[in-house]
Amino acid sequence: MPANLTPDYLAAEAKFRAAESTEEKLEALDEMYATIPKHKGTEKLRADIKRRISKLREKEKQSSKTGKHVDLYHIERQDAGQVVLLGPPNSGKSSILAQLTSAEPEIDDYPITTREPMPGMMEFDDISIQLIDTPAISHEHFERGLTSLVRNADIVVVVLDCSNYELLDHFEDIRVELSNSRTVLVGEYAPEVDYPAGTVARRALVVANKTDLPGAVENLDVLRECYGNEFAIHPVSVETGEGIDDLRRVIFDALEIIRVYTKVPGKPPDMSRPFTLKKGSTLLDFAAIVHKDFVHNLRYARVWGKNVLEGAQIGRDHVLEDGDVVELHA
Ligand SMILES: Nc1nc2c(ncn2[C@@H]2O[C@H](COP(=O)(O)OP(=O)(O)OP(=O)(O)O)[C@@H](O)[C@H]2O)c(=O)[nH]1
Ligand SMILES: [Mg+2]
Repeated sequence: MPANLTPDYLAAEAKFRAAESTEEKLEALDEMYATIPKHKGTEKLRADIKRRISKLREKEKQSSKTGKHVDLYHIERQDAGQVVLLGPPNSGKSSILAQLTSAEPEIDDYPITTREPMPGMMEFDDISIQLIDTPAISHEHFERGLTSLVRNADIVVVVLDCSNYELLDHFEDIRVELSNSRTVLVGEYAPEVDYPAGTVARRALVVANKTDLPGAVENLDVLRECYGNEFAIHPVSVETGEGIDDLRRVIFDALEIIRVYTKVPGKPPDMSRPFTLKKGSTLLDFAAIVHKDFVHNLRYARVWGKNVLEGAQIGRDHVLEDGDVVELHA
């Protein structure tokens, strides 16, 4: 944060953070631009304000053309699952999105580069999983739309910067901001508890990024000590590529989904694109997504998979496994 920011500027910035509509945001940004001291130290910040103003003006123009209000925090789920990346400023959320998908988010060492959610599709084996990059969370910066984004997602990946010794506070800030709107992040090893009515619990895992930087090993140890018995912690470095490929499988596993393939009688299975279902789904759940008529017509099915005899006949309640090939008989 550049020095010598005036109280007027800080008040305008506070107004911006509290603003809900595009109109209010624009008004506050104009005020920020008008009150910011003009010297070398604020050059980057001024450029950033200008960029935000023109982006919002563009958005306003677009929505007045279509006449529709666009909720940037409502992103249609695509393919096998929706994963929201959350984290403090600069932890590498956008870098991870860029590394795992073909999306091209802005990446910068300036804090709060990302201003709105951005989705991208991550390939894993023969399926795709949707990842969503988001604006940073800190004790002084929380976009309200993030709550609904988290509530609608399947899982959350918290991206922390493990070269930063304040990473425990960063994680706590995120949990506190979400819990203020009755949304709880739950780790893989957390004990099962009943939450009060209205509270939504979302499975979360932690990605400790920037393992290439000094101090990372020590901070990672502290993180593991404090949170390792509750959350799965996966160290990575976007810089060196350490842990990045494994991260695809880690995310797939956390989604707790299975892939099931179809087979028409007398033909080889269709291995081109599987159906995806929640772990624990039955033959009837699968039949219903293949075709709604199967819900009534299904007589039996045959399955080829890891834990069954090849081509064994199964009933409607049979629980399917990842990789099963199923031949439906109406
Ligand atoms: N050394 C190192 N730098 C990294 C790594 N990952 C990201 N960075 C750098 O960290 C800075 C911030 O990265 P971003 O991906 O923009 O971080 P972000 O979390 O999206 O930041 P905001 O959008 O501002 O919240 C950039 O300069 C990146 O190049 C890493 O693994 N190691
Ligand atoms: Mg970003």
